[in-house]
Amino acid sequence: MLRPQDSSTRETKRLDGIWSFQLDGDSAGREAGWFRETLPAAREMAVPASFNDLTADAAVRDYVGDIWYQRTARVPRGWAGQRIVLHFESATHRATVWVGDHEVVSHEGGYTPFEADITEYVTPGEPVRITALVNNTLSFQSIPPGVIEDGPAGQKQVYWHDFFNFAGIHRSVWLAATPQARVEDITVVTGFEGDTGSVEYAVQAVDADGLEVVVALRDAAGREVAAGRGAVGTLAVADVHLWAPGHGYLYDLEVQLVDDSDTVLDSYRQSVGVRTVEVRGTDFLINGDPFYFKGFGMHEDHSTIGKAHSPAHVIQDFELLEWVGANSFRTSHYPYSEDVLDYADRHGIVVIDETAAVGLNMGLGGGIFGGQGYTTFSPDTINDASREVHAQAIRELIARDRNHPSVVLWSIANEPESDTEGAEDYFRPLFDLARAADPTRPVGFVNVMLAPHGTCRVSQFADVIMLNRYYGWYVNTGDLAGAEVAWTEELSGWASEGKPIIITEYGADTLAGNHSLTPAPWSEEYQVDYLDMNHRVFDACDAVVGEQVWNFADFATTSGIMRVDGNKKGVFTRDRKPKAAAFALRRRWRKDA
Ligand code: BDP
Repeated sequence: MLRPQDSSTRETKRLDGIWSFQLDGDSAGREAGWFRETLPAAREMAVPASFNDLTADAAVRDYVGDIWYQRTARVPRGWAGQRIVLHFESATHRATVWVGDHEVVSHEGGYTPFEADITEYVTPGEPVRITALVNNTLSFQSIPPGVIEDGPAGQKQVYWHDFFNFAGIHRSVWLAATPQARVEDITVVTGFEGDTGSVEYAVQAVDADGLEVVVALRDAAGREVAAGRGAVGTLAVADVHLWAPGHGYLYDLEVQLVDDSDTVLDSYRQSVGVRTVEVRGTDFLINGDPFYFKGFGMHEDHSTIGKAHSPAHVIQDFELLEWVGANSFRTSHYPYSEDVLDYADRHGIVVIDETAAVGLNMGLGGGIFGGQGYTTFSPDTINDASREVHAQAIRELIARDRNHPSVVLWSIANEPESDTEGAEDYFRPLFDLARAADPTRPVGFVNVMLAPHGTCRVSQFADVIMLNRYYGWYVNTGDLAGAEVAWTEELSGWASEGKPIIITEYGADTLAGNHSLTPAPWSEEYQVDYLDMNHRVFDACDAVVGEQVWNFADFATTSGIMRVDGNKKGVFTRDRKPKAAAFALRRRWRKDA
């Protein structure tokens, strides 16, 4: 699936704005056929947005179940004779969509795109009713998982991840016109030898009998630097200009379908960054050079809009990343908007790209994030069916993001249970699947403190060790000297594995404006001291190839006695004001500043 695009043969129309919206707590709407007419008791809702924080109503904020979105849209009259597609960049966590009275697509998973060919249900120039039944319930068979438990006052959604279960239509919805004969998918793999780059491409075309694929690669100035014919091929790029961290140089690959008189029937443009990624010993190499990750685990999270994509917020976040001297981030804990990856491509920011498999760990219950008392991997909890949903999430992530040069590493889960036989059995095939889907990038998962070195049975499958550790926060709280000793010792164990280690989370909750002369947890000074201690530990360990602070900014979570208006481990507040730690990191990461 390719993202909708305007080209010489394609057109798009975004359906963002105000939609009709109705909660359906009894799940009555499907049976009653709400898609057949105007929603019976609709209010207005913004798209893209999480619906949760847009009303002054706790019942909406905490709502779990079926959610209806509807609008009419006029199909552009110039689209007659074209193939017409309805494309959702995401709907959290699942959706079924009708066009007029016709059910056209269902999709599971809240952070990857889906689309339907709706040509036969629409008439160019005429309006059409579009209805989406979104559902945000989490179960043991969803990614991320959750469970509905009986509480004293009725049913309640429980989940084991530490961010608020924002839901709705978080990204753009598109109508798109393509030719019938079309480019359906493109894969590029890049490399270089001396000054000559290579762009291996594979094009999947549909309804293209008798047509030929023609490709042209242009540099950033628009000059053609290579060309080819055929659905697969390798282009040689003389005097190649590499994509590199901090240097987001992109070529443009135009893929055309042409007939025998060279008439162009379809055209699609794919940006290409020529670079290589390799793990060698304990080094993480980009273009053959050792790379050290400096940055953050982030969240798509803002007040009002929740998890919605917003270009203004993306620009602001990337400006702050640059200001602080970050060169990378992890899309914790789900695939981000494609616009975010495009931005990272253009600016040379390195991305660890993660699935939404977070909270597959009943050991983390502990009263912090929710319930307890389940076995993580069992026929009644996270089981074979869950693994198939997880597998599909990995396939969809890789299918969507494999052409982004910024993405250098797949993270197939965050902090799952990993010290049991059940975990080993669950993850082995998922690693195989990720490698088969993308043989060009390393694959890893993020290890939790509950499975320290020597006990983890899943890291054997990973190319890179990714560790989340909170010495000095959740353990050795307030005791940075003790934390330093314990952390150094555990890390030296991991270093003996001979793989590169990225510290994907380390952080301390910090209430902006709270100060202390002595190292007191929750103060801005403690966060600075805590980071300094961690940096001493990392700097003493050669196998550490990266540090990503948890978190870039404060973010919303479910309520709990460990969270005060959300998680406060941000180096910036939720509205992106710097804490003292932001300046401290800037001093470490930007020697020039
Ligand atoms: C880790 C999780 C992350 C949490 C963080 C924390 O990976 O999602 O927000 O710890 O507790 O367990 O702040």
